[in-house]
Amino acid sequence: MLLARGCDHRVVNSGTTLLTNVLRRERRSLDGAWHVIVDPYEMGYVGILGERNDRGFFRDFTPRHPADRVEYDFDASPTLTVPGDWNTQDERLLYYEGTVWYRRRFTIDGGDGDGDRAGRRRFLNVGAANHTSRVFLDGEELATHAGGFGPFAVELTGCLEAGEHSLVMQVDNRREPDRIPAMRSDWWNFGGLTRSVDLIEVPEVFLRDAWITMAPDGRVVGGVTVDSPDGVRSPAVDEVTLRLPGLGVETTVGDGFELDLAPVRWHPGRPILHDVEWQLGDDIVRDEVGFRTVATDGTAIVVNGEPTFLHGISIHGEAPSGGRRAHGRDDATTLLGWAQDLGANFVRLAHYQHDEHMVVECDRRGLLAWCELPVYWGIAFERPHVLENARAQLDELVVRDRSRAAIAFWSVANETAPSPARTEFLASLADHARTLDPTRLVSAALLTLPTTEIDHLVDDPLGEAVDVVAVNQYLGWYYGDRTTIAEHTWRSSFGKPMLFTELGAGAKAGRHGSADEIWTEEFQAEIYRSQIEMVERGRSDRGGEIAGLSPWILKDFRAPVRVLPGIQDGYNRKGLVSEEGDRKLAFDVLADYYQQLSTGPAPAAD
Ligand code: GCB
Repeated sequence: MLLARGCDHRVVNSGTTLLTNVLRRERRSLDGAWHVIVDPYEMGYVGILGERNDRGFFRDFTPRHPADRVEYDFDASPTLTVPGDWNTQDERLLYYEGTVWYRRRFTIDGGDGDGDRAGRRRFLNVGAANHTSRVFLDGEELATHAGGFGPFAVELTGCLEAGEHSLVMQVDNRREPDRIPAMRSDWWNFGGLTRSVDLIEVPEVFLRDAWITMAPDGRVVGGVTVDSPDGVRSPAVDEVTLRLPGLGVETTVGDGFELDLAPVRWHPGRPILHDVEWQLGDDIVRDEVGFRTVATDGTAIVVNGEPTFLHGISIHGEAPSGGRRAHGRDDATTLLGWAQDLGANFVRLAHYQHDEHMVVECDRRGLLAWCELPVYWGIAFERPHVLENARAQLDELVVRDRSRAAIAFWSVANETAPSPARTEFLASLADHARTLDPTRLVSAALLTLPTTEIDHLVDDPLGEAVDVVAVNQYLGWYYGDRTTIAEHTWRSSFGKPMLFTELGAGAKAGRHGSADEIWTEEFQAEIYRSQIEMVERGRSDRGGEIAGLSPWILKDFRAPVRVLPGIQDGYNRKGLVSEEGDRKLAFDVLADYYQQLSTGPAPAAD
């Protein structure tokens, strides 16, 4: 059999597992400089006859003798910093799509606190590797993972004798028709080990997953999964203890549990978090968790029993400056700080799973969040392995973050053209999301097509399968007359809350002129004013159906499809701030509106 080019993304996740609470465990960081080999012709894995090349780069041979027939040398090759995309670390890689081999050596010393010790297990945890990757330890292939934004782990127990080890990762960001995302997206295809890589040591029997949250009816619910050398299982009776010291709770819990508690609630703008401790033998995980209810009532979104209008902003996972992939806490605090400066109570984390620090910071800052799968434009809905991969990416999205009070929505897609195959595919993902987490709302951002209508009826059949009808609309930008935006009305066939998950217009920061001249800040600001007027008229608490908005977008972001010289230059210019954070006029227009919406104190704590 001839091998596929690069990493075979049709092999869905072999040799990987999913650990949660990674940020809350002791980690040995493997971040920093990794040696890399750029391999556009795939010589590192595939031999010239299409066979697996047993002398491939993954063997990490170091030529030591002049006669050694080795035509690569990681030690002599350049380095890239992990976490980080490769595109912005080396200008030759800005547009590169293909394979890069990463190599990092690390030492396990034989001392007491180290070595491959009896009674301990070790995992490699990869925060994200875009898109498909293979993991090799000391020349042995251990795992393949498909999906560029979700975390995955590989067990290394038994492989880490005292001494030096070679960890090699093949990371391949090529676009393929049957990957998720597929051939086209309006964001940069940042390749590489874009989030942290860690070694994690745990006891032989450990808490593989432990989560807790509040269901829409106010019950505190959650689940625990135990991992032992014999496999993954539910906890035995009395095996796992859950403590919430501030609430006087100490109890044993099982695989799915329910507690009768009345904690002081987390609320947007009032982010109260409670200490939580999980214990399984000597495996202890500590977390800080908020409790709130999120539900719908007709066309309203209801948080802690209060109809709550969501005034938000969409955010890409791109850093506050430098046009690189965002990662870590600092990027999260700057981006979310800007959202708070706007007065937002809600963020749409588009269009893929963001760094875990983003949702942790949303919890700390009291921002409701929408989290999304990269099921976006042109997905091969008819192909079974694509669905299988979408489900695996959904597992990663939901399971990592089920304890985060901030998260109100799981979104299974963005702008997918209606067809029976697509609706079946996405409805099955919506069901899967509800199975993984029955406590949150499920949605998908729907496409609206150019129209001359003033009165809009959203009747995409996917509306049946979701809890909230999310609509992307670009009145006044891609279509429609700017001066009549305020007159438009919006309804759906479903009697559910409607969110404008996108609206907006492009402007180049610093470009000024009249409100009739596109790309000026004045034009963009005017579109915002008109859209706000339309939203205000159609609010669900005023007889309409609109329950919120998250305009597109916080910051200008890189996109290869944005080619207009002098204006776009490789950036989507719909940001409220430039790619370096300079505020445009529309930022103040939206901030003034959100200021008026902050209608006083949050409901009394109960
Ligand atoms: C959309 C997409 C988003 C694009 C945006 C635009 O509808 O969902 O990814 O970036 O429009 O700017 O056209």
